[in-house]
Amino acid sequence: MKKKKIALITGITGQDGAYLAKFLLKKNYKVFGIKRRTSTINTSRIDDIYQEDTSNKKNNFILKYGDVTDPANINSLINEILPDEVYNLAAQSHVQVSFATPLYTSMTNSLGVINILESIKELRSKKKIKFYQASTSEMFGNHTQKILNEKSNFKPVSPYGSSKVFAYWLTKNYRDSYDIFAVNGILFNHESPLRGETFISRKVSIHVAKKFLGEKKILRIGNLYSKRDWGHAEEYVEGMWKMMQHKEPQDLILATNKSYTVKEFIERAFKEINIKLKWVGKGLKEKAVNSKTGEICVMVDEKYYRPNELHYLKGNPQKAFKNLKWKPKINFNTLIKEMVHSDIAKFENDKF
Ligand code: NAP
Ligand code: F7E
Repeated sequence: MKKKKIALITGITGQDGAYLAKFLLKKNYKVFGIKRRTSTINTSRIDDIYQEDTSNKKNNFILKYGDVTDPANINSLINEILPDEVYNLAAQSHVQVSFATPLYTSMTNSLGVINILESIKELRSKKKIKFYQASTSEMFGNHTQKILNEKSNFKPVSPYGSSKVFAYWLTKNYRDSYDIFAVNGILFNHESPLRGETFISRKVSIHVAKKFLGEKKILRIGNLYSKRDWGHAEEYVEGMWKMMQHKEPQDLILATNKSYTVKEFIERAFKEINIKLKWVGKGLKEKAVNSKTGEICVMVDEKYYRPNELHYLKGNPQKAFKNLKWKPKINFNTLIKEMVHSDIAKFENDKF
């Protein structure tokens, strides 16, 4: 019988960690996930695949406590598990929060990567371990180039983006210096019903779902005019795996090649509950009202402005299509529909 491949995922409790774990289990992997100790339980995204009995040989999903900033912990876990593939998804991944916590963000997003790569390097005569780094379109910053590709240079505009540029180059350095199969997946924004509640897409889908169920709050929002290339996380984790199966380690972009404003996202989400928005005012005074009733639905709030903004993102996924046969199928409208309806189902028994 063919031996099961072993994957180790950092960031297992996050959006992508949950989708990737489920994807790899379906591919017959044994999956280990690294989870931080938290004061309240935060495993809701993976509760459906978690089994308590670790002595059961058929249990192919195992959680280990750890933190990528702790070299002793990471080294001992990688030595114990001896994975075939490590997917490093752990990060302080919120761009606005990275302005408030730049050092902590860098310790996790950059130095954490050194801890993993050093362990893989030390083990390389015993086992060749492949490494995936969760790189990001935030590394590009603001460009005059309208569609970004693998050759576009990096000019990050946030501590988050800068920390990920450091990690990108580390990944490439270890690949070139020590012959490690290490790849950067340069992923543009990807969302889903499992998206963290403070990212714009989920903040909007939760708000709209609760409004549909009777809540009477106004959606308070920051910059309405930034544009993002939004895909679906479930499709993007398949792209991560495909990168790791390719014969050559390559740094590739995953994106949809379509870009929409935050304002368009909000309009589309409200449309899902049959509310047509009408925008009035400008700048901090801009707001959206229900075009039928005049009720205020959305207001701009300075609190959500960032010290610096990445205004526009659109990525060209042509190379991933050519080399991996990876192509996103879920479009902007379908993504928003799924998110809003998933949140309606999630909150339908709550009282508003
Ligand atoms: P996410 O939902 O914020 O999940 C981040 C995960 O990292 C969580 O499991 C978190 O654990 C864990 N983590 C944070 N600090 C850690 C540390 N010091 N040690 C170990 N684990 C730690 O992020 P995501 O959307 O799934 O994204 C996955 C990765 O892709 C991240 O690296 C992100 O930067 C990158 N990325 C995301 C996108 C996107 O659009 N989603 C695009 C490009 C790149 P807790 O649950 O304990 O906080
Ligand atoms: O913001 C604007 C905000 O926080 C999108 C992370 O996964 O993708 C993500 O980073 C846009 C920005 O995502 C609010 O200013 C307006 O222009 O959903 P976001 P992000 O910053 O693009 C990249 C690829 C990653 O790698 C990151 O890890 O929306 N915006 N009003 C707002 N954003 C938030 N969060 N909240 C607001 O109220």
